[in-house]
Amino acid sequence: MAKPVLISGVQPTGRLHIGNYLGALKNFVELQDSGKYQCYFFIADLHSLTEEFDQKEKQRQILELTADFLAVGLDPKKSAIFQQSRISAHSELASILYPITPMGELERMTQYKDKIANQKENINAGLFNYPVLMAADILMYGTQFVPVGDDQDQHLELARTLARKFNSRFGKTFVEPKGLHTPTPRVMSLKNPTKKMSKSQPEGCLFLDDSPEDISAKLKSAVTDSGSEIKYDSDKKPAIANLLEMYAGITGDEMSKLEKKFKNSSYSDFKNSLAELVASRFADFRKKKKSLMADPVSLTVILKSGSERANKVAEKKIKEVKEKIGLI
Ligand code: AQP
Repeated sequence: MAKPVLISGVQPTGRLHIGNYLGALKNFVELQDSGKYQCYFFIADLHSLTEEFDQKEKQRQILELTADFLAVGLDPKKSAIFQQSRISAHSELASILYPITPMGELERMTQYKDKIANQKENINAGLFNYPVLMAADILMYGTQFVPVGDDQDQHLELARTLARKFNSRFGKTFVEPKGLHTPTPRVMSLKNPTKKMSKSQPEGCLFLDDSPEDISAKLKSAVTDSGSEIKYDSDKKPAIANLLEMYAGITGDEMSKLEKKFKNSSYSDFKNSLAELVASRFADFRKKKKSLMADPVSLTVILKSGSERANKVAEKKIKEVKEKIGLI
């Protein structure tokens, strides 16, 4: 029997942070290495055009994210690693899904509301339509599972709704995808534990390729809560809870074990331990990323060949969809 299909994408909008890693990429690698799935991981470059960008910088960001994917452990021999814009069927399928997407569903999307509040000078239709293109990305491949952070849950629900609507009108065509979360589905900003860590707010991010000195400095200045005890309490101590979740996300330890370990530690001792943990966990990543970035031609070849692989599947699907709706 064919293995279930799994897909996820990341926008090339900057360096990966520990939220991207603990919420999504760590899971990508584990799921890939389990050998139980047909995996697709893509650079969501079309989605990233919804934010201000520079053409030259965009090209660099696409290759940088490819290097990030490989350095973190994604393997082009095991997974199709591809670039969204190289596969025109994604945009075509989005166009086909627009007319069955109620405006109201898009208007209530939290990410859309946050984005338009944060980038007032560039409120564009791409931001509004983002979840429809995301549904197309997912539905295209007969996807059963989508590993993502919990900020994507609403979008995933729309993909399920659109699959159901399309299937009931035109006959069984799409699979309804399910989300997969890690135990750390939402890492919060170092500067504000009520806001998610986000590439567009770099001051609150711990980046995977930060130097040990930067990691230490950022954690030292991360906000903490009142009191002095290292205790997991997401209501009363959201900042410490966030740092404890990062620690547990990396080691896999239970919270009770960490509370015991840091029972007699000050906030500052705990932050130092976390800084050492993060710096050593990503030492290999930093080295690999640097050497991968020194060879942009190989990165381009990997993206091209993964895109060719994905394109074969997408071309077949878009033909089926067009036949179903009477276009061909
Ligand atoms: N803080 C987070 N905690 C857990 N998971 C997260 N993800 C993002 N932020 C967190 C997950 O990472 C994957 C890739 O995200 P993305 O770059 O495609 O999208 P994003 O959510 O737009 O990323 P950022 O960093 O938050 O950027 P901006 O500033 O543009 O909003 C996704 O699976 C996402 O859930």
